[in-house]
Amino acid sequence: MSSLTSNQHVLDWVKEMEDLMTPDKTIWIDGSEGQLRALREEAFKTGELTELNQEKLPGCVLHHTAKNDVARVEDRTFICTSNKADDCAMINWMEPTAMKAKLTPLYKGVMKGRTMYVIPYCMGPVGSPFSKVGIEVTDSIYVVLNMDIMTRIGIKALRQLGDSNDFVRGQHARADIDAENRYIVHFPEDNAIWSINSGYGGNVLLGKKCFALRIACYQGYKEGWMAEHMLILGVEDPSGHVDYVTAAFPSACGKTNLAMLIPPEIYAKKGYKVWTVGDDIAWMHVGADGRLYAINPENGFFGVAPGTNEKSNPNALATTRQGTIFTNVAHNLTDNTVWWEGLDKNPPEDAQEWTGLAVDGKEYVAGGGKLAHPNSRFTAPATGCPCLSKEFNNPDGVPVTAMVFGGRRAKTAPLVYQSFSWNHGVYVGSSMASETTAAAAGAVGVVRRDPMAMRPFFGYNVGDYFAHWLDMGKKLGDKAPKIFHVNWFRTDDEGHFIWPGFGDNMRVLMWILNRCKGEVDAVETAIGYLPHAEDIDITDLNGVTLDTVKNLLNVDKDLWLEDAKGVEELYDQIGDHVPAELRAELNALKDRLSK
Ligand code: GTP
Ligand code: SPV
Ligand code: MN
Repeated sequence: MSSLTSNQHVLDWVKEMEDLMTPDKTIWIDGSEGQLRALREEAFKTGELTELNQEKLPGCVLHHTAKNDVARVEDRTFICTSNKADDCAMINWMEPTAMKAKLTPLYKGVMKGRTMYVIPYCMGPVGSPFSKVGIEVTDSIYVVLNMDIMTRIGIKALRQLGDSNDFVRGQHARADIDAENRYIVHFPEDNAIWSINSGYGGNVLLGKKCFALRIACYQGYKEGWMAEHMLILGVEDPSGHVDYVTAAFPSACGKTNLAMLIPPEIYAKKGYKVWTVGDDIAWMHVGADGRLYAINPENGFFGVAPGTNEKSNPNALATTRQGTIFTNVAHNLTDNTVWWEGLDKNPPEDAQEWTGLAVDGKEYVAGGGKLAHPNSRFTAPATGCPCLSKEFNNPDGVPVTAMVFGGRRAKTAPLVYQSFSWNHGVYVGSSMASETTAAAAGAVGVVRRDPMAMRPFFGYNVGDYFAHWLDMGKKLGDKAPKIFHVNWFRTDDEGHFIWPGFGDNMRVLMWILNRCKGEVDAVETAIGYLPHAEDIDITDLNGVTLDTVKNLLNVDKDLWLEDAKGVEELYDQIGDHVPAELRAELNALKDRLSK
């Protein structure tokens, strides 16, 4: 098929890709339903996709990746810049020329006998001055169909680009099992991403983590805006006023769930509502009125399936009922639908586990072999989300009232606290730590530092990134959002979560917004402003008493001093680019804790 554009920069680059990878043919993705339908049909024939029950799950399909290819691979992810200082121990760095020399042979002729799909895509609402265009070439239909859900693809993206050379060049080949030669590599200075030998979401949907975080945070640093691993939600009060909150939690730590929260009855009956703008990534700019505005660069949700159910997250579940690609969940053979741990109590009678091995549902032992992979995912269009904000496509974005950091901390962090200032808030973000999850390959449940939930997604020196946050605070002045930290994951002595979480996190959001409005006072502690326990509304909350809340708000100074040492080690590891302001915040915290 002929090309869809007369943009010479695009044509030259696509030609370069054809010469390198020598596909048998090239197909330009225009985004039309007819073209996408034909690709789906083709993937059904080859077994790349399985069509699910079209009465129960219209437009939904199932896909399995290779067994060794089920999560992001952080040890094989690189940032390649000319700046040696970007090698700051938190991200893998390599000199660009050396990396290109290493990888080019892997791409040579790699698409021989195959088709190259050219996907133009727009990150952010089409027509927004904050949106950016990328072009991904790939030999995977699965990637094309996912990109169609997650971004705005085809002719509209090319129209947004016009004749400009400002687009991110993404080259992906071989959704393969060759883990030895798997690489996810970024060249921020060239606006380029090279991905090879993986077929898993975050490694191959190049608009997502590769562009919208790793490349975009570097662009934001150069251009004076921010790209963050943050959900965006709106809380509508009974008068119809909406306040927007962004929140950064590490992978598989609750962003999608918070973004789609359903308020408990006590708030719902008063008329409070929660609206979803984004569940994973926020691009934020200072608006004409001096406030910070956020857009969601994505157009769909690539969410964790296990644990999603009618009770924990009915909105997410409803979102996945149409037009969704399921990856590595179990196949429910009784009615050709899908299943995962935590969808309902019992696995279906006749289920096929994600690896494709037949498993007798009756022999299933909870906690034993999983039917769905713990990092199995749904790719669902935003349009199917019952609580999608009407501002979702607003080209200017939404004004941010509060920013929230959080992670999985069994003991240290309290349910919620507020930073003393913007700079202290940046310190709080920089000091984040969380227990690792199945979203990345490697051990699960190990505490590691994860500044701003960006550890796997930094595109340049982490100290410079902290300095950029401080600069944004200076620009925003007294219009800056207030910064908070939450922890839904404190456990009791038996290891059970103490806080019920999910919809009940609304109770914490309400305290946060009341603080922003100056409607509730707080206790000044060594770590920040904490709620008076009475100010967390626990009306109708089974099993939670005032004492439970007090326990959740308890700050153990010894644990915190220990944690401060961890932050110091992190800063030392990052090195001399860590801003003096943050070192000062750390020292001030240690002083307050030692009093
Ligand atoms: P990524 O898509 O990887 O960035 O993950 P995410 O941050 O969007 O996480 P998600 O909302 O998908 O939640 C991941 C896991 O955390 C799921 O198993 C949820 O059931 C669990 N979870 C989410 N919110 C809560 C909560 O408030 N309390 C508890 N205990 N678990 C939660
Ligand atoms: C995450 O791991 O933070 C995700 C999934 O949102 S992935 O797209 O794989 O990065
Ligand atoms: Mn994420």
